[in-house]
Amino acid sequence: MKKLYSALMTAFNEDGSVNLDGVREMVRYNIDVNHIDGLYVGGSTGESFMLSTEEKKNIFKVAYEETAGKAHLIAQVGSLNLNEAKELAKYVTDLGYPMISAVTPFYYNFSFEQIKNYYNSILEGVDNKLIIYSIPALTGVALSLDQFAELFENPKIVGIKYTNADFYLLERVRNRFPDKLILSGFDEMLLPALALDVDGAIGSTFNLNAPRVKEEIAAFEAGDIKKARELQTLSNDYITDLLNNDLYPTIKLVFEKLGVHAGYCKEPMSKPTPEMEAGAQKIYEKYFK
Ligand code: NGF
Repeated sequence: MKKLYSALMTAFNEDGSVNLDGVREMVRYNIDVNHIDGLYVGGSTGESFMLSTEEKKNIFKVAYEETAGKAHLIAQVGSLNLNEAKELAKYVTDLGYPMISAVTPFYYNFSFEQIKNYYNSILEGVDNKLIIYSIPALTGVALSLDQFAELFENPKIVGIKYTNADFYLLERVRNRFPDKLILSGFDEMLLPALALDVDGAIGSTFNLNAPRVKEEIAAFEAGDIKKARELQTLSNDYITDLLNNDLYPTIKLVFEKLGVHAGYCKEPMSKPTPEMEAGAQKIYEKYFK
C-alpha cells in the first residue's frame, strides 16, 4: 500500500512564538483521526525556513515524542546555513528519526557540484537515510535525471520528495531508479503521480483531508480508476478552495473549527482577515461537517 504523509504544520501564537502544545495537537489529530502513515516535519508547510535552530529542534523533539512510534517520521533539515543543516541532521538522528530530508539549497544559484557537496556534507558522520526535497517552483533548482543519478551515488540518499509537475521527468526517474523511494509532493496531482508508481505522497492538505485521500489510494490500488478520479476531483475542489483563501492560514482556521489549536501563521504569512475566516467556515461546512 502506498504511504500517506501529512506535512506537519507549526502552530504559532499571535506574537509569532511557537506553540508546542498546538504542534502536539496536530500530531495527535494526524495519528488518531487521520490514521496517517507518516509525518514530514520541518518542511515548507511547517514554515520551517522562518524558524530559529532552537525552534526547529523543539518542534522535532515534540513531534517525535508525540508520535511515539505510531507513524513514520521524516525530518526536513535542509537550510541555506549548511552548518545548521548538519547540526539538525545529527540532532534528529540522535532523537531517533528514521529518515531525513533536505531541500535543495536555493537563492544563490548554486552549481550542481555545490549542491552535491551540500548533501554529502549533511550526511557525513550521520547514520541515517535521506530523501532529496526537490521543489523547483520555489527553489529554482530543477535537478535532471543524471543529476539525481549522481546524488544517488551516495548510498545514504535513498529517494526524492518530488514536488514537481514535470511528469515526464517523474516517469524517467521511476523507470531508472525502481528501488528508490519517491514521494509525490503536489496533492492536487496525486492521481497522475500514482499512475507513475510513486511510493506515496507528502502534503499540506492531507492534514485535514487524509481519509478521502486514503480512499482514493485504495481505489487506485484496486484498479478502480473511475472512483479514484472522482475522489481526486473532490479533493481538488477542496484544494482549490483552500488555495483561493490563503492555504496555510486556512488549514489552521479549519483545524481550529475541528477543536485542534493550530494557531496562527508566522509573519510575513498572513494573519486571518474576516474574509478568510468566512472562507474557512465555508470550507469547513462543505467538506468537514
Ligand atoms: O506547500 C507547498 C509548496 N507544497 C506542499 C508540499 O509539497 C510541501 C503541497 O502539499 C511539503 O510537503 C512540505 O515541505 O511541507 C501543497 O501545499 C499542496 O499541493 C497545495 O498546492 O508548494
